[in-house]
Amino acid sequence: MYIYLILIVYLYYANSFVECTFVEYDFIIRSIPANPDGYPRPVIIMHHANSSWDIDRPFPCPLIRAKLGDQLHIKVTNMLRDQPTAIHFHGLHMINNPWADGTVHITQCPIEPYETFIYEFNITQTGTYWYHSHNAQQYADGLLGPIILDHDTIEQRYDYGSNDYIVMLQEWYHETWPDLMTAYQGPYDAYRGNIPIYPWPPTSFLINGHGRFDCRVSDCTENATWRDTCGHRHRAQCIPLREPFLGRCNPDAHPVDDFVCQPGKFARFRVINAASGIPFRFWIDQHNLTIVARDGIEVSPVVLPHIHVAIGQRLDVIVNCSEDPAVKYVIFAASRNSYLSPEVITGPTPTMWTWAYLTYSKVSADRRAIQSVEEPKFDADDPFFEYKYLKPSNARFASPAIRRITLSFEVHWNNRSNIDALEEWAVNDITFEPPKEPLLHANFIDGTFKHCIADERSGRVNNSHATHIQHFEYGQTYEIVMINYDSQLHPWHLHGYSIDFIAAGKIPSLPPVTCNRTRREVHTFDYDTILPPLNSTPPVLSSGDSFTVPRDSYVVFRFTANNPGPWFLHCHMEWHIWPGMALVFSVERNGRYKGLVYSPPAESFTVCGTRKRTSAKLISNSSQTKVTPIILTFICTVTCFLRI
Ligand SMILES: [Cu+2]
Repeated sequence: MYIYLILIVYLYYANSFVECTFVEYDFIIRSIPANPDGYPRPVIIMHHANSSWDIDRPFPCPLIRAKLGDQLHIKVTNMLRDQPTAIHFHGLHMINNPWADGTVHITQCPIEPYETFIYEFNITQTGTYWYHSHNAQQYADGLLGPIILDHDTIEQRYDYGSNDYIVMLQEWYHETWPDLMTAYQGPYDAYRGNIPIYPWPPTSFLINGHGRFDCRVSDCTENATWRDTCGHRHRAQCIPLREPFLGRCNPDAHPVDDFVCQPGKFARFRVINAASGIPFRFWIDQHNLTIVARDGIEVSPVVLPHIHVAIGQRLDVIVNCSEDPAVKYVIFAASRNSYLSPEVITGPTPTMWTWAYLTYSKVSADRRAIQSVEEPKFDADDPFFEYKYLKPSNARFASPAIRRITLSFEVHWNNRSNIDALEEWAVNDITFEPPKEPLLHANFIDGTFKHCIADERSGRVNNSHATHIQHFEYGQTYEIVMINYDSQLHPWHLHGYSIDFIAAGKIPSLPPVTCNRTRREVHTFDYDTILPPLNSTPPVLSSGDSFTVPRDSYVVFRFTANNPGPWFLHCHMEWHIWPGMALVFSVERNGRYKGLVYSPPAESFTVCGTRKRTSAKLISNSSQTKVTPIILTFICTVTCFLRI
């Protein structure tokens, strides 16, 4: 006990310890009508329980703001009538506390309609994060919001004052996620056209929940076709656009957002790609962007004219407000030109970009020249952008690994009959199937996964369906090689960790897809010949939790399994999770979590699935400690006391 007191007094006087507080939020989740791009439709939002939501901008949902060392207590009540939910705090590590990760099927039971769940956790990181529903594809309907964790060194290095902006980027549709998934996974011709294009064209892009749609309607009677590079003609896909049923469509519903820059100072933009299927390119006319952080980790500052942001990823950029203050500059957010070819779509021109303005203060609005907004033109994407430019600010070397695990993924097309679903995704030929009970609960109570994993069954396209778990021994370092045999990029996200990327490149000698051969033969390649040995310590190219595996490419990372629990690793194109593009990294000791993770929060812990659904008292009666880390709680409490 004395040692803690000495530590606290030392930290206090050394000024290296900040005051930490208990931060409480009380949220309600509900469905409301809203018109983010001028077209009214139902959306799903979260708002403060003690006040109404912002009618003009109901999402992004409220900012969660805290600082290093704080303890958070977030109460979430589900007032949706027909959907369960759960809130995942994207990028937060939840060290020893996977109970607060918010992933349905993995770390918690769904929060059923009219139920409440409380997330309790400590802040051990700084920077920019976000939260979103982690039940099905629910966040595509609006259930997402930003998180800022203060006290990083960027605050001290750049004088941006109050010009600290969140820029949440999304693509937007006029159908709700269940309808989109039904069309995607329904039989062929659910959408008109022979092969639906995924991601299908959104109707608009949103910056901080606002976009523009021109209110066109389209009944898809146009019989357009397109010719592929092999000369084959295909009928173009068409997304029907109907009149809204919730009110009038208004293309001028929202003015274009302004972001203010103080002449001679800096502005900080926390760019968050919160899309369900679109990788973004972001830039500001006549202003370079200095990238200072990726996924909450500070990077060696790099100055570039534009940035690529993968889904789930956060890039913090600093803008130098040094241009002519009499001009309003355009801020662009555009789809990376990796896929989505406009000629294959009929009906309205697919939305590929949107904009906002950068406005200098001190010049009256009527004197500003507004830069004309034209269809942007840009050079080709750099598929390895994040591995080239986003080096951690403290240059370091990866730890030696004890084992290499290869995870290769690809799409399996079904046989194109009228009764089959469109496609299934597989990692090492396994299409992920959710467990019968959340893995965390099951293992914590039973000490095994045996009773909770889904019964393995074979799929129809040379795949098997199973609860795919990769097991890692607590404390060891591993190397993961992820290989993308698909011809589009996929943005992946690992819960619970920041990982060190050590290599990325095109798959060596991959046989090309040709006009005669539409399916690629997945071949084995000995990565030992091109990768550093497992016991070596290669330099870290970049660190983060959300990353791109470019088309026909591999990405290699190392991670030390020091955060116990079941952590979801999945493609963050929301549409790909349900068809199986996911697996679980399970960090255990001798196959168990008990003894490594804290006990579940007694207040809101429920069991479900094969176990009878109930509030479980069996855990709260045990001799385990409470969920919050005892030492941090103690230090926090005493420090707060000392401050008083
Ligand atoms: Cu994907």
